[in-house]
Amino acid sequence: MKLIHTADWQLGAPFSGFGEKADALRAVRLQTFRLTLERARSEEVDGFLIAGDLFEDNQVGDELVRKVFDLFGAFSDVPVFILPGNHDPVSGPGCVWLRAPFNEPPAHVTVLRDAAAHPLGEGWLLASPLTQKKSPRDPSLRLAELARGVEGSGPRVGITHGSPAIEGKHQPDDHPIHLEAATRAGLDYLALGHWHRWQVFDGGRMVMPGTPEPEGFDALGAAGSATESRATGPRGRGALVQIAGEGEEPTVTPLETATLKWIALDTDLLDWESTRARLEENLSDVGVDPEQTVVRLTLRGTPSSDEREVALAWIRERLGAFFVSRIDDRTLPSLSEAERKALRRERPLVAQVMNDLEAAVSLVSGKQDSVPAGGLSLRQLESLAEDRKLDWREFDEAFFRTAQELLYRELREVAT
Ligand SMILES: [Mn+2]
Repeated sequence: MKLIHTADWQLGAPFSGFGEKADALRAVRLQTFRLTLERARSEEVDGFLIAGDLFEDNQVGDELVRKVFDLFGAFSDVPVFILPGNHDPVSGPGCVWLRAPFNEPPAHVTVLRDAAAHPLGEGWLLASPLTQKKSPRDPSLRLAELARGVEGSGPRVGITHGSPAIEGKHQPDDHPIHLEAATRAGLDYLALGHWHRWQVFDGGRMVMPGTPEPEGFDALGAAGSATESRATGPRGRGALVQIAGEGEEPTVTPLETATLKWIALDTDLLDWESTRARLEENLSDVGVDPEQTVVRLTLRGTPSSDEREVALAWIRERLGAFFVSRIDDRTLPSLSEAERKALRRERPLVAQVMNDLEAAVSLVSGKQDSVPAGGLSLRQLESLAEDRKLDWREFDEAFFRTAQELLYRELREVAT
């Protein structure tokens, strides 16, 4: 038996925060989906399994639903099995699986709307779909019942959606799944969906493939190392599953499905020339094709406003070649004496807060000598904290630096 197992496509995801690029990101997902169906065709699989959350939610627009439906129609030689997940549960008449066109799917597409057994290749597919967004019940429990009800030999494959019940790593009402659910239900393989990174459980019989297209940033370098640890597997995969026969150990091969890479760079703007050289090196890193990469660059440091402008102009242009780019400007300006004077004159209250925050940073880091003139004194800081029944020593430098950052950011927004 040969299968391709995917999950969590979340077609129609809003990608809020990406503005006009959100459409492009949604389009890539659909394209990846089509490519994966093509792969299923060339592998001549017995089943293309979608273990929940094919759609972002039950309110996705008719146009998208029709597009996906027609896509399945173009692959009539690929047997497809769709399980409703927590994003798109079989929750009532309005859900995507009970309205047109998925209420009447073609013969090669099975929507697993009920907990039931279906013939799959030479064996069986046992499905436990979700009917609600949250539940403390283990959805794999139904699989054991279903497995007892089927006859004959042939591999038994289960499919469901929820959280592997790892101690301290799941919410109790987020459809917890026993970590040896496949063995417990007597299954040869259990296809899961829900979490967005690749993870394998139960001696290789239970697989969470993760999202076929990433939706979050990985630090550059980390993406390539593809850690196989339980907590942080890679994103952008499906699973190619081969089962020689009932009771045989399945062979599970990761299928790299992702079209896009999502990388994050974090850089301190110290000296611009060396920073630029380092960025250039990182951005030209082999294996990163800008046209297929979503990049986020976080800029830190305390540049002068001129330095910051030069850096941002270069970065904007350099990142323009990427599919999508975001700049997260977390720099704090270093104000010249003249700028400080102007600030004190034009915005005395802001100047005072800025001074006090600088003083607080110096005080909590034990550098009383560098408290700026007119800034908060240790006495004042103590009595402020006392009034609020707080211990000022519990606030560290990072806390006040964050406050500074927020203030500068506000200032910058007001200024532009
Ligand atoms: Mn889910």
